[in-house]
Amino acid sequence: MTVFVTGGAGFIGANFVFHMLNTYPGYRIVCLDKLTYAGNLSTLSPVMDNPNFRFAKIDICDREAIYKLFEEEKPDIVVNFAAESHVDRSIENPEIFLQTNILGTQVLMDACRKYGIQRYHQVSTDEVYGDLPLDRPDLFFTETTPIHTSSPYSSSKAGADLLVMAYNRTYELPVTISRCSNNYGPYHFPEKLIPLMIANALADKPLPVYGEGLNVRDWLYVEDHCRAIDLIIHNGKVGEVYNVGGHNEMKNIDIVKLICKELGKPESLITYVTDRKGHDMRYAIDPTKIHNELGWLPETKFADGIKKTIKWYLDNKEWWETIISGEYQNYYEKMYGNRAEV
Ligand code: NAD
Ligand code: TDX
Repeated sequence: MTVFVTGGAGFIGANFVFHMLNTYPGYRIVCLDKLTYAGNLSTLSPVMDNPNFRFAKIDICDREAIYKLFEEEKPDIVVNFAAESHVDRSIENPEIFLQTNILGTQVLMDACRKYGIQRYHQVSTDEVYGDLPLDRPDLFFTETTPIHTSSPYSSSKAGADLLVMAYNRTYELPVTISRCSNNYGPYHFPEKLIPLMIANALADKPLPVYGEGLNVRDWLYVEDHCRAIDLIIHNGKVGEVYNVGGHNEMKNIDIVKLICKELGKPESLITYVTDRKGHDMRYAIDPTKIHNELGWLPETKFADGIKKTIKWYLDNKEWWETIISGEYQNYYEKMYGNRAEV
């Protein structure tokens, strides 16, 4: 069995590569990644010499290169993690989001049609459902919740999802889609809430909380997401969408306070800054379908997962310090330099 993992040098993709190589010693895992600012080859160094692993530096929008790799490797399964993934960047520059997230998905599916495939899996997000109001804790996203996006990022992911379903209906491409809530864990790029707050707190820098910090996210440990995708590609029904989430809703401000507590840092580091434009209020996944059909349940409780994650960032300073000492500084200045305190 040969599995293509696109975006495997990023946060979730790399964790998925490790999960697959550990779980299926007989599988060949081929990672395709363009190595954008978010892709990090050093993350994959523990598996680079594994004979069952190959890395190929490829842009999923590059049709010729993608077709060539399909011809060489003849994959049985393609799992598409490759994407521009940061909402704030999509607000600054939407175009690359449409290119990679929609057109890149099209190129991959065209290759699947041309060369044949057992399964094409699209890694999507709960953000395609828009947001839920804070005063209706009884509401959750199910697989039939209408698509209703807020940001250029979520719109590009929703566009891709629609295209994936169209390729299933029109060309009978054997597809599945997973829509997961916010992940956290090792190798999370330090522009995202949890690793950014850990890195800033360790440096005694301000912790920039958008708006009042009351927005709610539904956090899932990254390995639980990887196990869900593993189950879907092997046992999920073709043409189906599966929501993935662990009923772990938390306000941003509570996450930031928890990080301060775990690191022994004062809450006075917290700085309330101008809100994100179009900021979604609450995400909450109903995971009943994947539980009932595939027996999936999250294994890591947030209280344990956040401790493990903080320990990982403390034990692997070189990984993220290398990132934040480079081009990231320009990004930080651009995104946070002009963000007024409120
Ligand atoms: P990430 O930004 O950490 O990694 C993305 C990876 O894709 C990087 O390695 C990057 O180099 C690569 N990439 C970007 N453009 C590419 C292109 N044109 N061709 C090839 N490779 C390219 O993102 P992540 O957080 O690991 O997210 C992975 C996927 O999961 C995304 O599709 C995202 O939408 C989805 N998702 C993420 C979360 C989350 O909480 N992080 C939750 C739900 C869904
Ligand atoms: O500096 C910050 N301050 C802050 O208050 C940052 C970076 C974020 N936030 C807030 C915005 C969100 O309400 O924290 C929350 C989480 O923000 P992000 O880490 O940027 O994640 P989010 O926007 O929720 O999107 C994530 O989950 C869904 C991923 O980045 C997406 O790729 C995924 O689809």
